[in-house]
Amino acid sequence: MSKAVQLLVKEGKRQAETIDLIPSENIASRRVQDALASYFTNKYAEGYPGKRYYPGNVMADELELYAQNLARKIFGLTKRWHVNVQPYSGSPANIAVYFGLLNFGDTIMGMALSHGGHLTHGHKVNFSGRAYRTIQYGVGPYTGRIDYDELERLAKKYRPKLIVSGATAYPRKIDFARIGDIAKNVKALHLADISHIAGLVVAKLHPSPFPHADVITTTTHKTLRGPRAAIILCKKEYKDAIDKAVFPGLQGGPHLNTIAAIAVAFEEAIRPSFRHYQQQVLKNAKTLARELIKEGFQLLSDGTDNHLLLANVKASGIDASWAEGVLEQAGILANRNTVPGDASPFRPSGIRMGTPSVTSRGMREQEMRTIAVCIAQLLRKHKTPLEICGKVKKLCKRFPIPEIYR
Ligand code: DSN
Repeated sequence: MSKAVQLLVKEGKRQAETIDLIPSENIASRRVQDALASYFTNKYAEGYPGKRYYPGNVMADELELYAQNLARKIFGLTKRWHVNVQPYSGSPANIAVYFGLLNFGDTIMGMALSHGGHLTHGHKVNFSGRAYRTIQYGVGPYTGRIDYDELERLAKKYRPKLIVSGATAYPRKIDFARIGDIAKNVKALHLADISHIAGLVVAKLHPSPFPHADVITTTTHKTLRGPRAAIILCKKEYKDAIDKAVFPGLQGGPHLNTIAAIAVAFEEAIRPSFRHYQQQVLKNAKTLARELIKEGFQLLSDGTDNHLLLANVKASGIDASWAEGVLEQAGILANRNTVPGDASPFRPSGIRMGTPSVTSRGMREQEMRTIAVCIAQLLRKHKTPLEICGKVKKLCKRFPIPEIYR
């Protein structure tokens, strides 16, 4: 067996024996993985359907149009919405929106990274914070919820050209309607980055951003459970600018194998079972939050409305980097994360957890209780990883990595 294949096999075993609570991770079905490994990986197709810079793209054209239509279908959209399925991932998708719709130096407003936003929402080390003037909003100091009044005040003061809604570490529902109104009032565009919650939006378990935003970006992995990639959905009037920004502005040939995998994932998302899955993701997150609170953990905003939760472990005298390491040694993955007030992303105070992956394995409320107890034993009751890892392995064995979703 070659070294590369050995590593593939080892990674499969690692995933099988690990409880993955990283909220941005999930388990793509075998069909999605097969599409990624399909013949489409061999093909170049720079351009868009009907206007390619390479021959041999009959199937590519059909595939791309099919994926666009499926995106409209899962989100319940009419042809008034254009879909670009070519972005390589979420960060390039957001950058393409700025590049297509703004001029360098324009002002954008987004949620601060330490409050749950994303690097591409205007963080100073990111391209978005270097090429544009950025204003950052955040959560209230006591509520842990987005301070919409402050967001409005900042928008009126700085008159941004674009306001980004959406987050990567925010456990509550986002009021897209309110942010859409604020954007309209200051004549800003509204970009909703729903990468984390897209699956919940599809399942109608989170209010839709579509009536309130001009452009929506989402990754297709995370709660959508597809391949590592992203799509941009925009009102028709922004189609040309967005398409040009993606190609030739930022990217070359689209990864057709990934677009095929997106189509497969969206076919899966149409099924009623996808909604049941998302319902269970929410139930599991609520249970995990409740059980962790019972075990003495302090959660941001005291709970969750979505698939993730954020524990401020520093508030209980626990170092988040140490906590991440101890959990990993026991076979539980949850990532250290900044919480409001943190100065450095390298030494944050929080641990972020989510339920998309464990729910894909079929775990339910009872297993969330078991996981919360394991976490508490490791982080608060000084049990060693060696004492807990047997329990973790047993749970993983009872809930193997699924091959397909029916
Ligand atoms: N890095 C992703 C996350 O973990 O949320 C967002 O891009």
